[in-house]
Amino acid sequence: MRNHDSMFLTFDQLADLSRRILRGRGLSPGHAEAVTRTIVAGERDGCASHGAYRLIVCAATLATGKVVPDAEPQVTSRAPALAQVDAGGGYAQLAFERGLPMLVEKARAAGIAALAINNCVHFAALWPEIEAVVAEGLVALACTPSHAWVAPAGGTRPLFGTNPIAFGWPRPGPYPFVFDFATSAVARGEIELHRRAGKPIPIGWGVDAEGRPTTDPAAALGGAMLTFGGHKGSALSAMIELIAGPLIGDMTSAESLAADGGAGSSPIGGELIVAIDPRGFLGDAAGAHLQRAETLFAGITGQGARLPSQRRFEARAASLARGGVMLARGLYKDLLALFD
Ligand code: NDP
Ligand code: PYC
Repeated sequence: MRNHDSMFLTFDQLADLSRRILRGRGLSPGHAEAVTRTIVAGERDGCASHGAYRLIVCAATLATGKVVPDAEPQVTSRAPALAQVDAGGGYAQLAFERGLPMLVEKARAAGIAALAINNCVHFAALWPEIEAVVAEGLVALACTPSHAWVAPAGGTRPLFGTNPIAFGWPRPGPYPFVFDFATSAVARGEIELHRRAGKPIPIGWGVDAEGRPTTDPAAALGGAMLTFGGHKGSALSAMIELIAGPLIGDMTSAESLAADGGAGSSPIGGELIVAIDPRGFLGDAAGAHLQRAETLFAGITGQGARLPSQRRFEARAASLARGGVMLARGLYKDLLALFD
């Protein structure tokens, strides 16, 4: 991005803008703060489709009335290793923050634990949740269905969501091992950004309403997105539908889209987060075994490959060094237009 196409905002300025947009649309202070933390972190980490752009998505979703703006998440212990949060129709961020302490406590006690977040609206990347669990020294896995936008491999009609899956592993130093990706070829937000910028998309991201491969982002958004890795991404996507849908008593992506009823909200439903304590199997030997993981990571980077999240962590380091984010001017203008 050329310098005159972007502008500098301190973290506080971006957070203030986010709060004003969200509070102005009726979101309670607790939710506005939790959502703002996610938005600022996304922009800080250079996540174009899941940073400040998400404020436009949140504003549109809040206008649909599909989010309960002052929902109070209710945390319940379901079993020694199972925690559940009923988000009450609110955004997932506050629900996750409320459920995290019980998830961590149960994972430490049982060696493994799961947290189901039910009845939430999810608009974000999963890595903030993953990093929060990993910061407790735990291995983490998270996934959530979304809206039925993606055709199963071999089909042409939307059935699956973009269904992200994310994983985290604690490491010495400031940065864990984390990956976080949609099981579609790309997140829907990325195709939306191409449409906003008037840019074509690569073949392989989506098909038009007639099932033909397309480079037109609007045609792909109106047709069907494709899974990554053909039948492999398709099977993973189906698994996410199951384990973060019916298994936790929540919606599939098709049910989420039906519940939206054409309003255009972010996905509604559940999220499953699993936490594993390395000390569960390994006790005092955990440190030595985690050190062997470092050999694996060195084997990746040692041949010139990069670790997932490396780009994101480098973007984070650059943002932290400059004390804020470089925001595209066009996006800033669109955010200010939300006050009109
Ligand atoms: P990307 O394809 O941009 O990236 C996926 C992951 O792969 C990241 O961890 C990324 O690290 C890593 N990666 C990318 N390139 C390489 C490489 N060359 N070598 C090693 N690792 C690499 O993500 P998606 O478009 O699939 O998803 C973007 C975001 O959208 C995710 O955070 C996801 O959670 C979110 N999302 C949320 C949904 C929801 O319903 N809430 C639905 C769908 C997506 P890095 O970041 O460092 O590039
Ligand atoms: O980009 O696919 C996406 C997405 C769906 C919900 C949040 N992000």
